[in-house]
Amino acid sequence: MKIAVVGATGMVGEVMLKVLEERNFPITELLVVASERSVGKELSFKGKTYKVIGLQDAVAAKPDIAIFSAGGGTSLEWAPKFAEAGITVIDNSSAWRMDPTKKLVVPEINANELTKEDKIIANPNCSTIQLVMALAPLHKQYKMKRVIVSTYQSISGTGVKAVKQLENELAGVEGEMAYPYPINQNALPHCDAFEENGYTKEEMKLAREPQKILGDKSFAISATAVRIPTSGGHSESVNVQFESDFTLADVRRILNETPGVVIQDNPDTNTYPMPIYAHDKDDVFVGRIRRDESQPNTINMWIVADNLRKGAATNAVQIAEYLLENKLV
Ligand code: A2P
Ligand code: 11C
Repeated sequence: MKIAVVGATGMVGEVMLKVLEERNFPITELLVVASERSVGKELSFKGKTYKVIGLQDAVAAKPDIAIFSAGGGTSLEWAPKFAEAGITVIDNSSAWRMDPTKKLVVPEINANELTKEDKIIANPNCSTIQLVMALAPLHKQYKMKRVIVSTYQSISGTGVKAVKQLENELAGVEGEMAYPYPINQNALPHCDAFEENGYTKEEMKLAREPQKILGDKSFAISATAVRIPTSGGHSESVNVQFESDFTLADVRRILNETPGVVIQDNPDTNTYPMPIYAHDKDDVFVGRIRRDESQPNTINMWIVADNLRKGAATNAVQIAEYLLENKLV
């Protein structure tokens, strides 16, 4: 496979190259692509050095697959140009996710929807991916009625600027701010921009994307997204009301049997998922599984995953692997 990584110099792009290397994705030729500012810059992959090229040169080079993580604007403008040239785009931005003509894919859940005709495939938002990884098998068994999710999101989700802001705050130096307030020792109930309904874009992604991925609009989701000064992954407190009742033993068994999900849950040993564990791992970790004693058929749990891995790069590379294995490119 001839692969292009668009946004290769960014935070997700860097992890994308790492994941492609680790999973030994069969690459015959690699194109590392970024903005004109970075053209000529050198990046390394599997011990070799690659020079960054621009988008126009990348289209002309006709890779089989282009994995985009260069922001929504770049995707909106360039993904169609790649697709027209016959290149399959896996897009990590929010640009195409809710477009009814595009598939929104978490491979473990709905990769079977993909066909050769899908030239722009959307990768869901990071906080959505880890949520649906745990919800999908439970929804299948017990049918969800309503989900309430509150997130505790890593600064790495915002990008380099936010990581720099925290570093500056810790070092006590002034610098460019990624957030309207300090992030050190703080919690900002504000991830991405506010919309007219008073929710943030991140909260609306969490409310809408799961229904599309699960192909079911019958359940409701309400979200509050909060930024905290961690860098290893996103955490989520999730309350789910089901149509049918469950036993906690069955819930654990179902999650245990779900590929990509790992249970870390033992109050006796203080075992529960945390960003410092999830960091640099591809799995989604679930713990604090307990019955909500305030209403029937309802569960509480805590879900943590590395937002740059399963929440972004790993999921995109898994889509590419699926396309390859099923001869869809
Ligand atoms: P560059 O490094 O040249 O700016 P992050 O989200 O970590 O800030 O990374 C964003 C990624 O998207 C970077 O690789 C960045 O490249 C790339 N990018 C941003 N704007 C463009 C653009 N207009 N065209 C191509 N790549 C872009
Ligand atoms: C965050 N979820 O952590 C974001 C980052 O829609 O792909 C990715 C934004 C997106 O703030």
